[in-house]
Amino acid sequence: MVPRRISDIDWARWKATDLATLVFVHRDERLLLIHKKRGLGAGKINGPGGRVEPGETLEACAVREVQEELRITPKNLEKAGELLFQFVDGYAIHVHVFSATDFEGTPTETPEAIPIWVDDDRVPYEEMWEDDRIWLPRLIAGAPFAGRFIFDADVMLDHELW
Ligand code: 8OG
Repeated sequence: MVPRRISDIDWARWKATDLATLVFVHRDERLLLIHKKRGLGAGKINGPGGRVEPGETLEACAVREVQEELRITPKNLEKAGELLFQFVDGYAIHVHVFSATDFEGTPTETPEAIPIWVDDDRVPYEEMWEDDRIWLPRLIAGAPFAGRFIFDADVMLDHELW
């Protein structure tokens, strides 16, 4: 059966196809975002991040992806939340979200991303994944979160956040 609702899935047995990270540098009431040029979600605004490589820890993946996409090294990384995405085509991705209060280097455009600073109260949700408006305010407020989402391509069909 193709899942369309959160209740269609046995989450205790759910397995992700891929494990990924997402990093939000949050400093002076501003967030460092990217205009993503390639990969899942190309064309959207997001935080830097990507899929975990074999043998890599989540933190190491988070640091590597920010270095690759923006040529900076995030500092004081902290776990912020966890997101489980099931797509109706069968693909599933488990995303570990981190926040960082500082970084070394200068955010620079790369083949993967263009850096963008936005004020906390002017996050461009209409250019982001549909679910981000549900949990990113919690990250900005420093509150932990976990969520499950069902997507048909980039349309969110159902969600649950706690
Ligand atoms: O390797 P690649 O860049 O394609 O990995 C996908 C990235 O996209 C990874 O950092 C996780 C992130 N991502 C999703 N779904 C969503 C979503 O709904 N919202 C946000 N903000 N990021 C997402 O895979």
